[in-house]
Amino acid sequence: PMPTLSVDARPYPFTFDPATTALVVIDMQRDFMEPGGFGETLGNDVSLLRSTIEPTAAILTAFRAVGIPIIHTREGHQPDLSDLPDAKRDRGNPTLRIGDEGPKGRILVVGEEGQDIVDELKPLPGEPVVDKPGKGAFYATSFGDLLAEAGIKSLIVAGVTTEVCVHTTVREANDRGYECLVLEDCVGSYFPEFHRVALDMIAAQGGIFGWVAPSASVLDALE
Ligand code: C5J
Repeated sequence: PMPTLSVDARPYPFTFDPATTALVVIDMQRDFMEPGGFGETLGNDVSLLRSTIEPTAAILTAFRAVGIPIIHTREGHQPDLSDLPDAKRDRGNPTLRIGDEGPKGRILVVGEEGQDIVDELKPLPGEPVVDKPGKGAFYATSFGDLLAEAGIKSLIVAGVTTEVCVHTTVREANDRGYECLVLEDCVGSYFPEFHRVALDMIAAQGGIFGWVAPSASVLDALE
């Protein structure tokens, strides 16, 4: 077994036991990240998210090599939209709603091309993919049970977007007793200011929600 590892992080070093740690890759979906996807049709600059792909791919490779479990999430709804609250569908009175036909299939519907994970970060067989109807990974999913069954205590987090699904998931995890390290170059936002401040909010007050570090610090710790 590997010893407890220490990562240079803020507000202070993050220590984790690889045997009780999982990597969580949140919502790296085509509709958020790809040119021509739903996110871009809303006027977002997807290049701000695409910078997360290369470092996250490197972290996936490293974690697969040492056998640390990896869980992927996708924001998405059942085809009958039974798990989509009206409040979420209608918010902002958009021209394209969740469930409508978008540029890459029905928007945020499970099984559609746009709802799937980008090819560069494709899950391997055996890595759980959790579809979640909310922003947080715990709400109305099997995510919490998966972690409990595997005896996971610490989460290392990548994904998009920093201030929405990453933040909600980290906050949910924090209240459930998990230690969370967020990889600053493996999370991204359409709003650079929100990204920066969201990371500051995690590490403030002695790590009120967890820790923040560049992925290179984790790779160093694994060497
Ligand atoms: C995620 C969103 N994944 N921004 N969703 O953050 O709506």
